[in-house]
Amino acid sequence: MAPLIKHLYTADPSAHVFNGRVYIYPSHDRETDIKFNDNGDQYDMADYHVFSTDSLDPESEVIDHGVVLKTDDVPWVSKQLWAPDAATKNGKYYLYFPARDKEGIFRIGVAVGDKPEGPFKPEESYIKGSYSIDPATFVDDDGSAYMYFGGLWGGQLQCYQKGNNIFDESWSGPKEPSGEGVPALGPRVGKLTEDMLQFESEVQEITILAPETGEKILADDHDRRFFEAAWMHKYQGKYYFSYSTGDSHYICYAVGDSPIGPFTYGGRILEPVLGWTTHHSIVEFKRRWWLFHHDCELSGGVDHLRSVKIKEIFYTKDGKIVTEKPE
Ligand code: FUB
Repeated sequence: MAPLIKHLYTADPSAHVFNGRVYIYPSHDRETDIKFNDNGDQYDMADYHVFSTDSLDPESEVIDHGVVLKTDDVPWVSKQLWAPDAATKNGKYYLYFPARDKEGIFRIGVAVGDKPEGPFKPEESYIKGSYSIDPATFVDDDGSAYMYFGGLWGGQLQCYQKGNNIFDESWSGPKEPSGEGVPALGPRVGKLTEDMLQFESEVQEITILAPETGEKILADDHDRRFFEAAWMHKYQGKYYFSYSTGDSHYICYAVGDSPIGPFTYGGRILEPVLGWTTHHSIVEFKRRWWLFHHDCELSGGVDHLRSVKIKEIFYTKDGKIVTEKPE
């Protein structure tokens, strides 16, 4: 499949259907002189564009709505506008984005607009109690809104093992827990306030269980443990939490009966693509289900110059996600 967007490098696509159109909120990758490292410093993005389309057929036109937010617009940000997401509630649109604050710590901010394509006006400060990266917001059928987030290594999730808001510098860098029987660190979820601008209460760690043991997935299980790129969608009353496994390069999913889990590991949605990172979203459009993701084919394999692609996905009768249409 050809990239959906070819005139810019784009990654980490969060897709939503608003007012009958598909809106895509990706990272905007750019060239940089920064040396590659496992902390992800070369992912040095400085603004966001929003894209939209009314068709996901090949060759359909995707509109670039231009820059909707940039580093200089946000008082608390120093650098690295990483994977964003968006949500709508009460007639407003919210763009959620992670970035490093002036102390170099990743936080999550929100900017508000009247239209899905922006412009978005950022709040003065980041969301209180937010940390790490990759926000994904989900508004449930009853109007309750949740934000999922977290990312290991450069995403700093492992720095919070002593508790929310206790940043342990000694875990900074490409590190994570390991060892026999040690459970993997879970992504985080926080319920959002009615105005979508803050957490209603303290954020919680999400549990992802191994189906064969009923116990937490282990830290050394790099093929299945959560690394980054949280996403939530609902299908036939079940909650599907999907994520990237980072250094093993899979997109996986886990299923639960509640938006805050626990979730039981269900399988892989995407095998490794060209490039180190893999990051996705899942959305229903015109009664078909789509996986938005990225790879580095357009840049010839440069890890931090990625392009958004799509792939149709399907469900089996018992709710498993598959990439080929079941008979
Ligand atoms: O785009 C920067 C980072 O790379 C994202 O936040 C991660 O999910 C990974 O895709």
